Amino acid sequence: MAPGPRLLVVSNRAPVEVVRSADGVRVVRTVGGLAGALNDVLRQRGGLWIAWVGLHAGEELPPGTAGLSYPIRAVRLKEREVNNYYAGFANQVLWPLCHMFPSRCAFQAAYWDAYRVANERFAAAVQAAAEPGDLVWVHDFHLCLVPGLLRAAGLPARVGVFWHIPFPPPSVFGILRWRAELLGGLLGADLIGFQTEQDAGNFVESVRQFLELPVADHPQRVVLPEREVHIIALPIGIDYQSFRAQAEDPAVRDKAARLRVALGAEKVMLGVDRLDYTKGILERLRGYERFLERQPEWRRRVCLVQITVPSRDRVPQYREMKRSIDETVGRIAGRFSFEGRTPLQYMYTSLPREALAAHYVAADVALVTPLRDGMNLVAKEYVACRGGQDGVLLLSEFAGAAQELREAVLVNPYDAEGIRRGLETCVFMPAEERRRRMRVLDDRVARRPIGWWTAEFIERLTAGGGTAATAA
Ligand code: GDG
Repeated sequence: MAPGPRLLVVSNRAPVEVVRSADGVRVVRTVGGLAGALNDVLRQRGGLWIAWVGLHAGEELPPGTAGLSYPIRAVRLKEREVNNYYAGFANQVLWPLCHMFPSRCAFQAAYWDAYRVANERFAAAVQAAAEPGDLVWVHDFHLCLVPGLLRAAGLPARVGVFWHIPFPPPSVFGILRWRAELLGGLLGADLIGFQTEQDAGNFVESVRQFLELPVADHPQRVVLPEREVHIIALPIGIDYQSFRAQAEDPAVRDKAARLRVALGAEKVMLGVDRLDYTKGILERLRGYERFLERQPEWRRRVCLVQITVPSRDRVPQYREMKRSIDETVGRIAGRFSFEGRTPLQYMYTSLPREALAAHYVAADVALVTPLRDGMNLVAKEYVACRGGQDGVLLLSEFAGAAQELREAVLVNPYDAEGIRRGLETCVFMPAEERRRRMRVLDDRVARRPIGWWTAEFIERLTAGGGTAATAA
């Protein structure tokens, strides 16, 4: 069977990064399931990836670079443009707004101007590379205007967008002065995918209210005079097989066993997050502190390992948050460490994938408590690594993953008392119930891996959008 049309993937960051050090310029592969899954698709169909690759990249990275099977076309942006478009409009306007933190938004006209210019640069790169009949797959909130620009230019290709983060209700999205431009830009696509039904519904409702366009159901779509834009909910998955295989690898199991001995805890709890206020790290630590207050006998029997990965350190709010977390970690360790043992281990670093998998394997309980999250892959990765045994997932009801992973212990991440109660439920849950819940979770995560997600999106884009309704 023919593999189908070529694919052009467009995203802000590439699956590689060009870094400059004393030894010269190097290209390093960035980790991520999406890059892996698309590697296979791009190898079969041909195509390329268009992205910003850092300030020191050449125009094209040929196939073979850092082991990739396809070329990367680098979009050139000056440092000041990156600051205003990426650190500015994307990370300080759209990110907080979509995660329902309007008061954290820095609405600056210069950010918007840079966002427009950067989107034009991305669209021009797509136009230069595209051939008639190609599929163009645009990723995420950094590039809202690209589909509209491509449509205006009459690009003879089908265009799809996947929105990885939450889409807020119109009462929040409507705060944005540039709401009509952003919505109009997205509607340049033939297909727009969201993580959950709720996100898709919020988008459609914003289009109805702010653009006064008709919308229709079954399949969900926006009806334009000359065409329709299909809207789907398609929850992203993980590379299940590779996490599962890693969790069963004797070297990883060994590492996990050693880790447990070093921690000296009967129950090991784990948190893994990028440093971000949306991830609810502070609120989680406060909930854990309450648990230790209320359960003195557990202070010597439990240990929470919190891994926080440095992120967005150009943004002042992130630097401040790091200080607050450091302070809270210090307070909890100061209050509850006893006779050389601490119930909280904090790491501010990024671990190699194998070490991360060992932490998942070692953890009896995973604490995934974002205040708002598009999906949250950590929840699914933990399930994949513990699926063979048991384990309990404490999960925020405001993570997209909560729509699928109903057998987790669901909590309101803003409520420290609720987290405390949730932690008690996890710690006291009988083994049989742990196993039963984990079996269901594991089955669900295994059935929708990242390969399923990419195939499904591409199939719907090729077929014309939304013949199938949503991913049930
Ligand atoms: C956006 C949306 C949506 C973390 N620490 C280490 C490490 N990680 C990896 C995890 C996981 C990834 O980073 C984080 O994924 P998330 O889903 O939690 O979050 P975002 O980066 O915010 O991603 C999100 C996602 O897009 C996909 O659509 O789920 O909602 O916000 O894969 O494993 N990896 C390694 N070492 C670490 O220390 N190697």
